[in-house]
Amino acid sequence: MANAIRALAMDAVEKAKSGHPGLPMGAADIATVLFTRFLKFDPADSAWPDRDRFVLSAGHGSMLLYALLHLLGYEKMTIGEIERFRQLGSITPGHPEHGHTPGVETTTGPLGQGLANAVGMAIAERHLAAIFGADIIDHATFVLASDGDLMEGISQEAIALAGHLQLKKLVVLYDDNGISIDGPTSLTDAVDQVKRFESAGWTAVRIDGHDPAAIAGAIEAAKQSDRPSLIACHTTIGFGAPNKGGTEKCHGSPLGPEEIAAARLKLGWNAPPFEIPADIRQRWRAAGERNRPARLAWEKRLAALAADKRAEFERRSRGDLEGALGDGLARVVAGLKQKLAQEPKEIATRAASELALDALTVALPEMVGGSADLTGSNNTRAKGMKVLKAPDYSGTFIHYGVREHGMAAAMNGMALHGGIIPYSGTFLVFSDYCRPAIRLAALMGQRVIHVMTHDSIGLGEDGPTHQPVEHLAALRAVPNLKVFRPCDAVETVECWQLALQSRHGPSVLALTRQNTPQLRQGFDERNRCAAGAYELMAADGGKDGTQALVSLFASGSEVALAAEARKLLAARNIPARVVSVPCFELLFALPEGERAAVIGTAKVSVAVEAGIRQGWDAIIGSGGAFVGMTGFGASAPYKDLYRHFGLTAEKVAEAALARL
Ligand SMILES: Cc1ncc(C[n+]2csc(CCOP(=O)(O)OP(=O)(O)O)c2C)c(N)n1
Repeated sequence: MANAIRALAMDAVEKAKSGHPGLPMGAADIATVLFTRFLKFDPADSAWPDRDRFVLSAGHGSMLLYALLHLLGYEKMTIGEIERFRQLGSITPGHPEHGHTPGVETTTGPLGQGLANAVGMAIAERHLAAIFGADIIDHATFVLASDGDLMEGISQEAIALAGHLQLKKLVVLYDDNGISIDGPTSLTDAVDQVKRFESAGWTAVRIDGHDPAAIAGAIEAAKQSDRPSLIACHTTIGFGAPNKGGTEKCHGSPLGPEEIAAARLKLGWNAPPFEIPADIRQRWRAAGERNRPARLAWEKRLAALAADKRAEFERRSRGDLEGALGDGLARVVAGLKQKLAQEPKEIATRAASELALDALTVALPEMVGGSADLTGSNNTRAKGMKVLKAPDYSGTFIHYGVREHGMAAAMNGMALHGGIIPYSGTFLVFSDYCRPAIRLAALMGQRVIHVMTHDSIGLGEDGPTHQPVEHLAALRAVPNLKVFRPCDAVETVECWQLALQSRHGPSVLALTRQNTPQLRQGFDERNRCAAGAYELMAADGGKDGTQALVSLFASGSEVALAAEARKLLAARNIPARVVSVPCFELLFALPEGERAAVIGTAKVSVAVEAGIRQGWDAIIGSGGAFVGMTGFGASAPYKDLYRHFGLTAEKVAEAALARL
C-alpha cells in the first residue's frame, strides 16, 4: 500500500517535470500506518468538525498528501488530477493549498508554518472540547514535519507553547531523514530533536520509520501520553530509488525514467504509471471508508444535544456572528456607538478597542483573544475573560509568551479548525515578526484579527526600535489583508465590526498608545468606516467636497491634525474638507464612482499619516502633498516627536497653501 504512494509520487513528479519525490517515498510507510489505522476522517465529508487533523508541514512533499487523498477516495482527487500535478487549474498545486483542495487542512510550503498551525488546531480542539464536551469534540492533530520544519525558528515558539499547554492530542511525526536541499543535515545541524522536544515538555521517541509495527506502537503510545508527542521516524529519503534514495538528489527534481524503472524493480511494483492494482486500490478504499460509522454516530450525538447547545455549536462551526445570547454583533456595535455619542471619550484607540472587546467577547464567546506578553499594553484581555490553560481549557484568553510568530501561526490554525475567531495583540512594529503567518492567513482567506498597538512615533519614549514607520505600507501591500487605522473611539468600534465581518480574510487593527479626541460626534447608525474612507468634515461653507479647495486625508491619530489644519485654513478663508481613511483596502474596493466621490475634486490634496508616503499616491496623486515620515523616529515624549518630525497642523496647512 505504501508503494502505491511511492509510485504515484514518482510518476506525477516525472510527468510534471518538477516536484519532490523524495519525501513522499520516504514517508510513505508512516503515512500508510497513520491513515489506514489511526487517522479519523471520512472522505465523504472533509469538513466533519470532529475529524482528526493531518498537517503536512513539509508542504514540498505535497504528492504524499495528494496520493493519500486519491487512494482513500476523496472524490475530487481523481487520477486525472494526479496526472495534472502542478498544472494550471488542477487541485494538485506545487504545495498544498487549503480551500483549493478538499482534504487539505492548511496551506503549507513555508517550512515551520504547518507545525505552528497545528498547535493552534490542537488548542482549538482542547478549548471546544471543554465547551461542548468530548461527545462532540474529541480528535487528534497529527503533523508530518521535516528537518527544515524543525530548523525554522518558528518551530521553537510552537513546540514551547504546545508543551506548556500540555496539548496531549498533538502528535508530530518527524521525517528524520537527515537530508535537506544542500545535502546531509550534518552540514548545518547537530540538534538532538528528541532532547529538544523533551525539554519543551513533550514525550519523544525515536523509531524506524519504515517499520509499520514500530510506527503503530509509537502512535499508540502517543495517544496515551498526557503531553504532546514527538515521534522521530528514521527514514530514507526517496526510499526505493536505488541510486538517488538517501541523497538530496531525490529532493527537488524528477528521478528520471531510468531511476524510476530501477525503483519499480526494487519495490516490486509492476503497474504502469498512474495505475493502481485493483487489490491495493480496494484496500485503500476500505481504509477510507472505515470511519463512516464513527461519523454517523457523531452526527447522532450532535442531533441528540440540547437544541440550544446544538444551535450554538452549528453557529460557531459556520462562523456566523449572531451571538449565542441573541445579542448580535450589530446590536452590540449600535449600543457602543450610542454610549459614545452620549458620552464622548478622549482615549487611546487601544483603550477604545478594550471597551469594544468588553462587549463583543460577551456577545461572541467564540472570540479567543491573547497577547504576546503585552496584555496590559495591547488591552486585549476583556473584562471577565478567563485564561485558557492546562488542564482547564475553557478560558478564552491566551498568554502566548514572547512568541509573535508562533502566535500568529497558531491563530491561523485556530481559524482553520473552525468554531473560533482568534484575535491577539502585539506592537505594530512586531508585525514583521508575524508577517509570514499573516501572509498565509490572507492567502487562505482566514478570519484572523491582529490587534497591533503603539502604531507610530506616537508611542514616544521607547524610540525608533519600537516606532513603526514603514509597517502600515508593508501590511497594506499584502493582498486580501485589511489594515484598519481608526481615528477615534467610534471608528475603533466600527473597525472591529468590519474585522469580525471579514469572513474571508485577516485584519490588522493599528491602534494608538496616546489619547485621541473623539471626532465622531452624535449617533450615526451607519458604519462609516465600511467605505474605507469618508468625509468626516465638510469644507467650511460647503456641504460636500465639490466646494472645497483643499482635501485633507488622514488616518488614525493624524485625523485630529487634519481637523486642526482645516480650522487654520478656514481662518484664511480657504475651504478645506477632512477625509478620514481608516482602511485603504475597503476604499480601493469601492466602485469607481463612489471612490472618486470620496476622494473629491478639490484643487489640492494633502495626506497626513505618521508613516511613510508609499501607497498614499493612489489617493492624493503624485502631485499631492504628504506630511509624514521619511526615516526612522526617535526617543522622546510623543508631542516633541510630532513637532520634531513636522507632523503638526501648521505644517499640514502650509503644505496646502504652498500648492494653492
Ligand atoms: C521558510 C522556507 N525556507 C526555505 C524553503 C525552501 N525549501 C523547501 S524544502 C527545503 C529543505 C528540505 O529539507 P527537509 O526539510 O529535510 O525536507 P526533505 O529534503 O527531507 O524532503 C527548503 C530549504 C521553504 N520551503 N520554506
